[in-house]
Amino acid sequence: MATADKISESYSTISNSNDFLINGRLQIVFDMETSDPDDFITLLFLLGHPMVHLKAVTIVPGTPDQIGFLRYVLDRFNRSDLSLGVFNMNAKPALSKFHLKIYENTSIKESTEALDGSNVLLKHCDEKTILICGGPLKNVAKAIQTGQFKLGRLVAQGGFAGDNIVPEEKRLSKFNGRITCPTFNLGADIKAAKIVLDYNGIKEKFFVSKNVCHGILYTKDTHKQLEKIKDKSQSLQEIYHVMSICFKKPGKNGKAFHDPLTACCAIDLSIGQWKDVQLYMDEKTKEWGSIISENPNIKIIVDYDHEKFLSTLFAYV
Ligand SMILES: [Ca+2]
Repeated sequence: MATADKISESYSTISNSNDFLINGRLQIVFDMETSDPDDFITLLFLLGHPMVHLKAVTIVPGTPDQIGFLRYVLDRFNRSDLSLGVFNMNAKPALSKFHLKIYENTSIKESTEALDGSNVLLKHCDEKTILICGGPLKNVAKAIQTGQFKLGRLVAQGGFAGDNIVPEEKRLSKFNGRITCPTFNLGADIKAAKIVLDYNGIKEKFFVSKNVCHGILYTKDTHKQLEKIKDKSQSLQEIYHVMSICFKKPGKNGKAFHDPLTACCAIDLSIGQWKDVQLYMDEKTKEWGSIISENPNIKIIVDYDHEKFLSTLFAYV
C-alpha cells in the first residue's frame, strides 16, 4: 500500500485542451447507454454547451427503442445530421421507462436508422477528438479491434480508486477501507474494458470513478439554481424539464449525476484532481482498483471542485 507521503506526491499534472479545439469548440463524440437517465441528461448538456461541438453519438447496446428516442431528441435540437452508431440492434430493449415520461404526449417511434458504432467511432475519432463514455466500453473496444482506431483523449465514467490512492480526507465514508470495488461500466464487459485499458492508440485516458462521483448529487437546491437560468438555452430548459419529472417521484430529493460530471471533466479537466494509475481487476473478486503508476497514460479522479462543476454544467452563450 502507498504511504501518505507517496499519496500526496502523486497528483497528476494535466495537459491542456487546446489540441481539441476547432473554432473555439472542443471536438467531442459521446458513447452512451439509456438505463439510468444521467447519460441522456449528459446528451442534452453536450448538445448545448457553448464550448462543445458534438460530432457523433454511439449507443450501447443500440436497440430500436433507443435509436427512435435519440433520433426524436436530435430532431428537437435540429441535429438530425449527427451520426448515430450502435453496438447491437438485436439486444433486448434497453430504453428505461423513465425516458418515455419526458416527452409524454408525443408518440416516439422505434427506429433502426443507425450505423455500426465502431465505424462511427473510426470515422469521427482522431487525435484531436475527445470521446466521452457513459456506459460499458463495447463500441470503443470494437473500434480498437479493427487496428485502425486513433483517439486523443478518452474520458470514461467508471473505475475505482481506493485507500491506496485517495488521501483519507477525500474518501467517501462508504468506500473507507476498500482497495477494490465493483464498477458497472468496466465490469459489464470485462474483455472490452481490458482492450481499452491496454490500447496504446489512445493518447490520454481519464476515468471519472465512483470514489468521487458517488459523492455528487443534483439536489433540489441545484434545481433552484438551474431554474434561474434555464431559459438561456434549449439544453438547460430540457435538463430542467427532465429533473422536474425526476423530482415528481415522492421522497426523491437528489439524483446521482455521474455522467454529467464525466462530461464536465472532459470539457474542463481542472474540475478534477487526478492521479496517474494503472487500473486493474482482481481476478478472484472481479472488483476493480488502481495502483500508482510511474509511466501511465491513465488518470483517475480523486477529488473535484463543485463550483467549477456547476459553472461548466450550467454554461450558456
Ligand atoms: Ca451511464
